[in-house]
Amino acid sequence: MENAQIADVLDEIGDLLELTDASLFRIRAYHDAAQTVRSLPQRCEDLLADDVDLSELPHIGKSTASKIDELIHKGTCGRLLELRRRVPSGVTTLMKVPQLGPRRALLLHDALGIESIADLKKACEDHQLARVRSLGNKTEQNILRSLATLKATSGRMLLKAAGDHAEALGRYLHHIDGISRWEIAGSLRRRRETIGDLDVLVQSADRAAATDRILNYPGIEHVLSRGPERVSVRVGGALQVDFRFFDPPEFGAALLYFTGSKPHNIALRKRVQRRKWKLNEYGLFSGTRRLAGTTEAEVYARLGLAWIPPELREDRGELDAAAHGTLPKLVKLTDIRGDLHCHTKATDGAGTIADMAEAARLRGYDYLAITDHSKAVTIANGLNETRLKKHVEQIRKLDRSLDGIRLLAGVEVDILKEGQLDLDKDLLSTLDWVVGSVHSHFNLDRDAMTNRLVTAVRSGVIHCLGHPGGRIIGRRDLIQVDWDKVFAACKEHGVRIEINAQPDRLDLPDTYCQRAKAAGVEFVISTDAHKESDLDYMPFGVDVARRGWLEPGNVLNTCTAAKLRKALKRR
Ligand code: DGT
Ligand code: CA
Ligand code: CA
Ligand code: ZN
Repeated sequence: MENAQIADVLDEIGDLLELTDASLFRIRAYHDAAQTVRSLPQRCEDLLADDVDLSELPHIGKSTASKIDELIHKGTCGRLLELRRRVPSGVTTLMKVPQLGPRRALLLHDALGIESIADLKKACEDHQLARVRSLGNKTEQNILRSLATLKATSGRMLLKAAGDHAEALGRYLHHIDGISRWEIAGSLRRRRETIGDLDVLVQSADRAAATDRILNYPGIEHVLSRGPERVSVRVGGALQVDFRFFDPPEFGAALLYFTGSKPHNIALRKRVQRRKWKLNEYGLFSGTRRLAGTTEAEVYARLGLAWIPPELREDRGELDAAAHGTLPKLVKLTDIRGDLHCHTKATDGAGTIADMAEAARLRGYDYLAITDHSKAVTIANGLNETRLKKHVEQIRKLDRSLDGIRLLAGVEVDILKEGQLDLDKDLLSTLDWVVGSVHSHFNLDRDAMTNRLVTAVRSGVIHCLGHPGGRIIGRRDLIQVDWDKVFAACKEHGVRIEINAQPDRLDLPDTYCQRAKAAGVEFVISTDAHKESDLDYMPFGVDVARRGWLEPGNVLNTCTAAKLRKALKRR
């Protein structure tokens, strides 16, 4: 069982407890435990196998630890089932809608007889919610919006989770002698933010024997189908994997075809048809003569196109660019020279300033900005002016004693409801690096939200907008904003846009990055690390940047420490 599933169960127990007369403290404890499990670098299952006592982990007590143990060994949890029995059916489904939560779900169930997501959608559309005390017009719109998000991500897995599965699978395939080559295709190769299923291409001289070995993979939960050319299975956490066999002369064409995206393939095929040729997963053909197929580059070249990085294959202009030799030289992980957003123990991080600095130095970075929360985020113990001043002194003192890495004294200041900043401007202007972020009032209407961001951008003291879209994938939709206005303001005032690399944020999303780039905005790719190992989220941010067509020159933290200092001074 994967950590994400365990965390979902703990969250559900917390939600269900909210409908009993449980104390706030106990409810909170389950959600905190879920958060811990969700962000653990190792799988709980592996920790248990290594005899690690889970109750040693932060926010996990003895009773939670025993529930996790039960989940892993029995696949279910008695406490969960018992709580579910005490709540009307339907409510458990409704409470998972982010705008509702348990109490409102129960209210809607009792007041309007809503039993399902379909009922809920209809009730919102018919303005039935306005009849219920404490629920208004706004709520209806918000619910409809979050239903759209649920649908868009339902049945899909976060890129990181799918990538972890693919990595484990890859380690296994690597050791099968009869498999001479295998490649991941599909959305995972394109590095989309969520993944529907995995597509694996396999080359083998003995397909039957290779299939037997594949089906012995211990991660398989269920074999969906087995044929001579294709095998489909389900691995942990409901992820389908399709294996398809191809021979060397076809392998490049197959990789091209199954990498997609479908819109890219369709646009590509139009160019093929103009030449009266045929392109499929076996090759590029003129009549029955194979013109190309061994490698992707060969197929593209035959069509007068440069090889296109998978991240760009979404039919967003990449084919024209490949024809004209104007594809972007995409930013790479190795271009990144520092991280400009992280937290420490001073607020909701797990490490000290020194811990984070050392972790960044070990990753080969030239600089790290320490950006703890400001006071409005009380739940994260945000810093007020007095604490921030002390914190900055500590960062600067440590910086003077460190070799091999430069620390920037910074903060992640809250952008309040009307765009005011949560800390004194004079103090902010003394810092090396100020990230401004929204952490509250996500549901303002479009005009109000646009004004809020633009006001913050114009403050003259923030260097960067942190996680600008405010979304959590599958849980909270992007805020409603006139992005063109925000991008124009960013450009005018030299404020960067962050690509937050937290796997469930990936914010600003790729398509918006492409637009912001066109508007002339500069970017920062940051991990928003809350512990040392979170610094390893950087690749996911780079994926978004690449899908947004960004080059190293578009990304501030590809420059040297000296250049960074100059860039920040010029303002
Ligand atoms: P996913 O799995 O929903 O995250 O997204 P993909 O892109 O991996 O889609 P999937 O698994 O359905 O198919 C893999 C690739 O195979 C897809 O990107 C393009 C190609 N493909 C699948 N079906 C078709 C089709 O009907 N026409 C064309 N041209 N290509 C297809
Ligand atoms: Ca797929
Ligand atoms: Ca597939
Ligand atoms: Zn934040």
